[in-house]
Amino acid sequence: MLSLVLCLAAAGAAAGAPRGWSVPVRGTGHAFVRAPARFAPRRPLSALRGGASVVAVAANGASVETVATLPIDGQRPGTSGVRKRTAVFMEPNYVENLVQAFFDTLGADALAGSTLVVGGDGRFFCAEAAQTVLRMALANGVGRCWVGVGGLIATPAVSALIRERDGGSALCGVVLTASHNPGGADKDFGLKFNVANGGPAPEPVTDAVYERTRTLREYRIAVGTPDVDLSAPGARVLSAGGYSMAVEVLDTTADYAQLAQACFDLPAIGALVKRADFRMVIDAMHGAAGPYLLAVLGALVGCPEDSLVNCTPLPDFGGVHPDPNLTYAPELVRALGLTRDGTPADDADAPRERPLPAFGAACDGDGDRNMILGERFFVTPSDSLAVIAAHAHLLPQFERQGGLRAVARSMPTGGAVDRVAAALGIPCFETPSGWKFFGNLMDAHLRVGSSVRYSPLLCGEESFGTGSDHVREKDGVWAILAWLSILAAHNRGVAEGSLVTVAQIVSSHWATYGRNFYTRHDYEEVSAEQGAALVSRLQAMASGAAPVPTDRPLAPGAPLLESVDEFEYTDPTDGSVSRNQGIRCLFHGGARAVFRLSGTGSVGATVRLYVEKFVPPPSGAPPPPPPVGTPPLREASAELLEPTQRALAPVVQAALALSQLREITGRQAPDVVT
Ligand code: VG1
Ligand code: CO
Repeated sequence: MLSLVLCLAAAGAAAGAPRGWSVPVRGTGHAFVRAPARFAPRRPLSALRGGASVVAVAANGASVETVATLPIDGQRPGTSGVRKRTAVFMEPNYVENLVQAFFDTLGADALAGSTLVVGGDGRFFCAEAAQTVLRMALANGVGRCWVGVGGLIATPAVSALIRERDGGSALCGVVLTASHNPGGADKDFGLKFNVANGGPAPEPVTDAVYERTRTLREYRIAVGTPDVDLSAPGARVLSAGGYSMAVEVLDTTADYAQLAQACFDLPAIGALVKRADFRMVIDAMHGAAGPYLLAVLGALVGCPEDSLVNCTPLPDFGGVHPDPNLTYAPELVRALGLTRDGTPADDADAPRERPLPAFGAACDGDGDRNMILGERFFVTPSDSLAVIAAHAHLLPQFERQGGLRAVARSMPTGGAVDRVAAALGIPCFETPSGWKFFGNLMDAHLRVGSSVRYSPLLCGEESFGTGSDHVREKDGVWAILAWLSILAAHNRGVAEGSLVTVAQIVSSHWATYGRNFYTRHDYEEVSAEQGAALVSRLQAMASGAAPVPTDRPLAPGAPLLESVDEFEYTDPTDGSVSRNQGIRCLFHGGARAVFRLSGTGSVGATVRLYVEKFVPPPSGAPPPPPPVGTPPLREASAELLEPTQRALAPVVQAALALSQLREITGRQAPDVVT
């Protein structure tokens, strides 16, 4: 029987320390899950804003029932939640089993009278799934649910709500999303679970949820209640069989806008967007970020209406794949004068009625990813993270706290940020893929007996995820605001017509720190067997069972291979170990290729190949400037400006030869290149 329960930890025992929750997990010690944030200004609980009346939706004859069920195979959370085809989620008991497994993992005592956040990205089946979660919450003793209007809450806003609202009183969240996967009846659905610190459930919790799905025999649910009206903000009561639960339907953009105001100098961004030589296009891809972009950049900053596009969430994201990258955001990429490999389009210099936008950005389905573009310039997420780190002292959020204390990136993310961290003299952590690993670092100082503090911490992933400890999720809108702040700082006092561009800022960064050329190649939906064959071939080399060909170049122009290993992470805060986190092929001179199987796909396997090489700044270049004022702009050499795919081609070919990816999968080219 599962021994996992939530209990109040002794974290609050030290005078003045915030109280914390910890999860004692069999044999692994305590994993800290609550970190009350006091960063943003407090706000009064205003669930009843506008004096909405309380509507009881209990119906005669409604009851709470324990329903018999059988375990369903394959409900293992991946990199971020459980994702399957929507039709699978719509099968009888699929949502119910998974949600009951999460509730059982938290424990009845913790749930009794607790507050739960329920929100999603508005994709097909969200509305039905939200009603199921509410009925189960009632039947499992939850006292109060915060739900977004229409069931809609972006993932970072779920995190903010858990941490900030009513003094951070929510216990956890259920997020109805498959994130950047496409939506619709024939596409994907998903569930993510967030814990009391606002972040994704850490591995001990997701492992426990999975174990529970394998033994579960019943779930609890209210039967015979009408659907809760989620169409407008207001307070409802859901009751059945002697149980009663408050359902507060919230417009969560107000809470988020307040957080954004605390993090950024919005008037400075306002001055940038008013410049005659500045135009931008931000594409919400019909996902959950739209309402937040409208609330912050539209209403508070005053950006022109035509700069915020596709901001209405749609159940099928308007038929697009809501993943903000060069392949799946083609209109935006073209609008910025780029091709799908990130190089300038041939006609980008042609005369046009309106100049190209100076800035472009997009977010994913659930609003936690971001892509940053300049005019004819693609910013890799790895570079984006490094540039934000080098400008962090200009962002009020960090400046107010004395600057960054640490940075972190996932292992496959390019090492550009490592060089900024070295220049700043702060630690740089390398974690497995998935945001859940960053939260432990952010909350390190809240652990019992801890003497370390890594917050304020900036972190990111190559997969278009960037964020900080303002919440415990990656945050697309936050990353866009960070970039607009950087542009605003560089352009303060600069004459109209001489706009400092995204391209100038990034190439100056390369001239200062050197450039980590970086690309990721995805081979999507190969068969599970092919994925497994590829991994076991490489694992044999990593473990020493098969020879590693280090004596000859594996492709023309490629450096010699030095070693092959498998990434394993020991969490520095709780000592937990995560194994099999990707295979690294390390080359002489520092280039590397990493292979991983995706943990977010819904069908077959997706192979990700990440390739990187470093080119240093010219010898004799001045050292990086101290974190004071706006960094001076420097010119990059031709070698630093080489197109990415050309610079990395020999290492890519070497990685393909080593892995035999083409032979094993029969695929000649990747589906997505970023
Ligand atoms: C991908 C990314 C990973 C990211 C995860 C969730 O996982 O590579 O960096 O954290 O998606 O992103 P995988 O296992 O498919 O490589 V999202 O926007 O779902 O929340
Ligand atoms: Co996402």
